[in-house]
Amino acid sequence: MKTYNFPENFWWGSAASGTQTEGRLPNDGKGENIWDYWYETNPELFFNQVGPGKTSQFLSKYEEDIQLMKKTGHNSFRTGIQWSRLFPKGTGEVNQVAVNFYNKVFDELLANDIEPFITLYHFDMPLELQKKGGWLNRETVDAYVAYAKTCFELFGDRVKKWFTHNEPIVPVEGGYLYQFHYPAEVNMKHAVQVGFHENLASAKAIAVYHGLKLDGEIGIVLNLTPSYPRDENNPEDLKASQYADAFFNRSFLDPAVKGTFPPKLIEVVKELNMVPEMEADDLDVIKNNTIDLLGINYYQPRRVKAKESAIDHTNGPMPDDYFDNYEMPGRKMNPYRGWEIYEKGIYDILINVRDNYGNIRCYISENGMGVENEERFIDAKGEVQDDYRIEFVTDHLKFVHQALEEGSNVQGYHMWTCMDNWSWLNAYKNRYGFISVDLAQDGKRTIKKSGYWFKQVSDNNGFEA
Ligand code: BGP
Repeated sequence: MKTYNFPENFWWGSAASGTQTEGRLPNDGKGENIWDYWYETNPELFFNQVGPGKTSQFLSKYEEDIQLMKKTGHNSFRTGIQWSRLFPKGTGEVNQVAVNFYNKVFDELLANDIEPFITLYHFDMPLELQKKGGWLNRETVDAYVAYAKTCFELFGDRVKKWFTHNEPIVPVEGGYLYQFHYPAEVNMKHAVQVGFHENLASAKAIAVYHGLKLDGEIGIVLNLTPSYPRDENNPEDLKASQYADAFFNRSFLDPAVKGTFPPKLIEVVKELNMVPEMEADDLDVIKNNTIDLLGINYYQPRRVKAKESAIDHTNGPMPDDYFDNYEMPGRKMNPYRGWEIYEKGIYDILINVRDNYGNIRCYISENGMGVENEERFIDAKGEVQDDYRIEFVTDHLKFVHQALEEGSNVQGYHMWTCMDNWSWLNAYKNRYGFISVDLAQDGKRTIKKSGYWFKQVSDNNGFEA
């Protein structure tokens, strides 16, 4: 047995997003975003055809939910403002019903000593803006900056931790390369432009935030997937892993922290003649407006090897032209999500941030385990006995602790997620929460074993294991 103590004021909590939790109420004034629209047009794409309207109903149940956060040891909680709720058309008139709702949520969190961490963009492009190209269109950058400014002005007196994006590489991958977000294109040129505009939008929002001189911090949340080469001593495998790292991690990590793009990425876009369209001072804006705080989402590593399979030219160039994925023999898997579980990855990320990114203040903003059919584990009291989740979190926290001992500037750990919630195309397939949500009983909430366990960890600011 060893005791793992964490620093005073360590952030214990969880993360969620607006689209995945809020749901809809009559007259809520929310406009459509790409998820509402995609579900209306293609419900068959969504697991069991469950759409975002039927989520965990945070909109009506937030007071109860905040009490449950307290019972599960939260001192902080990240969610997002839904852009299409605040601005139903993405620009123009603010929806006062939404302002009232977010005011109530932030006040209620603070009244319960839970600090709100707020994401501005979590995959939820307002439909009206998507119709004009979404992130492909430069006008979206301006619309986003105006939206961000409104959020800072409306809520910045109480919200002190802002995040410009959640996992900005995901709309690039999902929307423009691998077809799991709307508009589900396969178009590398578009992918590059979208990624550039997201980076630019982030830097511009940071500039506005800093200009307002509010007393808080602004950052970005990135899903960092360490790229491990099959064989570290094989230069071709190593090179493949450097490409994967440039595409999927450094494309946002470098501009966010250092204000520059990684050389490998620049080399590829030049070689492919896909340098994004930009205005004269864009690179300076990115250079001069970097983050205060980094959120790190970690679920799985990426393992790669030198390209051995034939390059598929059907849809033009793809990131996959530069590496092959590698299935490491004996890897530990979460079979429900199909993701490898590799706890040490969280430590490797933190050490990389310590050594190569100025040891910027950071925290684990998401980590978690989605499990299908959790009803199997419900006991006589109606509580999910999710020992596997406790084990998963413990094993990751041990590595966070080790990184702390070795000087990492990691400030907290947030679980994905609080209540079981709606996971995009996977809808309600895999459950991630500390608290279960019974869809058959109007979203009835029940704290899982892991939720009680997390309360103890938070109260003790550590654990023994
Ligand atoms: C992260 C996202 C979340 C959440 C989580 C779980 O990438 O930030 O929105 O959904 O992953 O993944 P999934 O929903 O794909 O199972």
